[in-house]
Amino acid sequence: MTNNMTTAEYIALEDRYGAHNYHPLDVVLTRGEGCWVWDVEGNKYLDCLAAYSAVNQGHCHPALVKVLTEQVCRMALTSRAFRNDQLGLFYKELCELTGYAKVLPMNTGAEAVETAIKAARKWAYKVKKVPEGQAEILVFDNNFHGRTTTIVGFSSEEQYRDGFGPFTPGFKILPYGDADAVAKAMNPNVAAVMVEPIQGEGGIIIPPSGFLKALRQLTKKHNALLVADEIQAGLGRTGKLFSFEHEDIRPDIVIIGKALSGGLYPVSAILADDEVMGVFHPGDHGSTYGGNPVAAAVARAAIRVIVEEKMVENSAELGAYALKRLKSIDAPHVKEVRGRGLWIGIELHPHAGGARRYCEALQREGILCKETHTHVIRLAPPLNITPEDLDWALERLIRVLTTLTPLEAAAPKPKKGLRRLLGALGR
Ligand code: IF1
Repeated sequence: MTNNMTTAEYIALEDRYGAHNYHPLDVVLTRGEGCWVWDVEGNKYLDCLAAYSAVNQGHCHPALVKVLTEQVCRMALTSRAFRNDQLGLFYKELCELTGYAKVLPMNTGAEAVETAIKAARKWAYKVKKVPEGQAEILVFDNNFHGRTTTIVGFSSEEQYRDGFGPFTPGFKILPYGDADAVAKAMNPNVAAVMVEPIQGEGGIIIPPSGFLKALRQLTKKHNALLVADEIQAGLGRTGKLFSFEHEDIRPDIVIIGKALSGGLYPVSAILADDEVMGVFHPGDHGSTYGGNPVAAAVARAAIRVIVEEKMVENSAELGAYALKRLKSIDAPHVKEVRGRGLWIGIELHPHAGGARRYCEALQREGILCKETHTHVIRLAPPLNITPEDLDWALERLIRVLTTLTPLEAAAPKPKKGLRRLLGALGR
């Protein structure tokens, strides 16, 4: 249903009636197909964010749309008080794909992270025999695991925590990439180490090589669980099914979400073997919508098309190609280009004036992407992007990076007094 309203009118409505907890680009989208999206004015853009990797399969993938609509018409929700004919098949197919013994389904990523925390703690008390109330979970600086009060409690980002305390105890934040710090923090009460194998929101940060292997060895040595948050990095984004495969390790708990439904529905889950999943008994944990027939049906289709359409391989191949091209560009305000698979971060020097200006310039060129951590332009198109579409995007990206003048080169630094005044005004 279209409403014949203008971009400005839609934005005014959101501003008037919605909570202002976001600052989106001024583009109002109405339709998507594969890598492409259209705004209400009829402009077409290549989507280089893919809903933070939830739309790895591309917008409105026909196979997913078909499964979802058929399932919605047949049966949408049973609750887990009864069984449904999709859930068992979803479990089986996901276990066969990933090599884990058991699945626990939830809806959003944050809920699956909470589920992993509960699993790790219960395992610590019931299996490892940590004294009641003493379990510790080690996490890392610059992490992003979601927005619940427990999760933001161990965020190192002041804004995510500010005003939301008091927080859940039992977490220790360590420097990301520092295996020695983890070794020092290990003690008999550690239930788990939870890590993003590549930090997404943190700026597409790839840890030093050997870090994940070291975490695996340390957790084994100290009888603690290794928990990998693959919500954003997983399901093909980095050119492997899971990003921990780049270091050939196998975590005890894997958290997935986002692309598990190809963007059609919130579906998340944790994967683990029997020793860990066995800690859950009827009544211990659950969710009204978790594992519902629509979620299970669409997730089955979402993982099937990742495999059938070779999206992991495409991500590896095209990602390596894009990274090579972007690394070779000559733009003095580009500090670093890094990435794995179709997940690339272009970090600008602070004098460039922030990545958002570049994202806005890219929008005018027909490319949608979103900055992260002020100075990083992140690229994460759907994984079934064609080489032609990728070249189209790279051409424009390289043009914007090489021609948009850095702020400070365009406008010389104001004198000290004026700078202080502008600072006080928050400009
Ligand atoms: C927003 C960020 C990306 C995640 C990892 C858990 C979750 C996320 C590694 C929670 C979610 C989302 C949240 C979304 C934007 C997006 C994001 F910028 F905020 F950090 F992708 F980079 N673990 N990331 O990346 O999953 O509960 O949201 O389903 O607007 O907050 P969720």
